[in-house]
Amino acid sequence: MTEDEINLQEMSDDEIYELMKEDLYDGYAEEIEEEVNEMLARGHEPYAILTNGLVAGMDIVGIDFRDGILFVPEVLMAAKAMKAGMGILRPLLAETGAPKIGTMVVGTVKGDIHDIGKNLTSMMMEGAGFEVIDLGINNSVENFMAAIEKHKPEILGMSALLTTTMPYMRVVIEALKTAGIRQDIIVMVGGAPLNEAFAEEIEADAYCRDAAVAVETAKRFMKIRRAQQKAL
Ligand code: B1M
Repeated sequence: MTEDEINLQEMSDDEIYELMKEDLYDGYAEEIEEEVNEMLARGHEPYAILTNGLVAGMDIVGIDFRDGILFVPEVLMAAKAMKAGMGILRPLLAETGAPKIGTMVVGTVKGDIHDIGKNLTSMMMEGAGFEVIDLGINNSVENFMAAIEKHKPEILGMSALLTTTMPYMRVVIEALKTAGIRQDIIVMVGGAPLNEAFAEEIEADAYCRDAAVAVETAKRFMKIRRAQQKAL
């Protein structure tokens, strides 16, 4: 859909939110920017635009990606459109203090330079309302520990795509134990060669088959954690 065919000013709020979901799904970054700006001009709160337009759109992308209807290139396009919209909203959200679900430090482990899946996961987590500190690729245990010390995240995410690098995840988990902070942090791991059994073996909290599962899992863990905090 192009803006040549559509006049945003003539559309109702609900119609624009529907259009945002469609354009996000189709990866139309420029259109998303125009729609975000139109909703801001109409006085909508940045958080409402984020949740009703961008996150709602990304939820559909996540489901279709999980179900094999969308593939990596489409998801990367959608993520790019999401990033374009978030680029406008991010500073405004920081100002208005939109509720954040939680914080995740994430990185690909030492020796491994694959980052497409990790990037997708980071973007989807951001889209779902998490603050994501992305350490990039080839991260040593020292990098992970320094970032945890600095950002105090609720979640640590690790990615590995090689059978030779996946055991490094255990090294990081052992370092968390040695530092006495293993119980304070939710460890989620992902990457093509991993599976549930491996995650269990290295004592991670969860194996995430894909980015959509990562979002669902992180939300579930955060809900439990918040309930536990309330009960104290
Ligand atoms: Co490489 N590579 N690669 N590679 N590469 C694989 C992984 C391989 C399976 C290909 C093959 O041989 N069939 C093989 C590994 C074999 C093994 O370990 N047994 C391999 C190899 C051997 C290598 C090199 C050693 C090749 C060489 O140099 N001889 C080399 C290693 C470099 C290094 O890391 N030190 C290498 C290099 C590369 C490129 C640089 C060319 C490129 C990476 C580009 C980049 O990432 N920027 C590359 C690519 C693209 C691949 C394949 C083809 C595709 C990986 C990918 O991006 N998939 C891959 C084959 C394959 O996996 N089919 C392969 C798409 C992505 C969306 O999926 O990363 O699984 P994935 O992420 C998913 C989930 O796993 C999960 O969610 C994501 C989204 O749904 N997930 C997480 C991932 N991380 C998560 C973290 C989380 C949660 C979920 O945290 C909470």
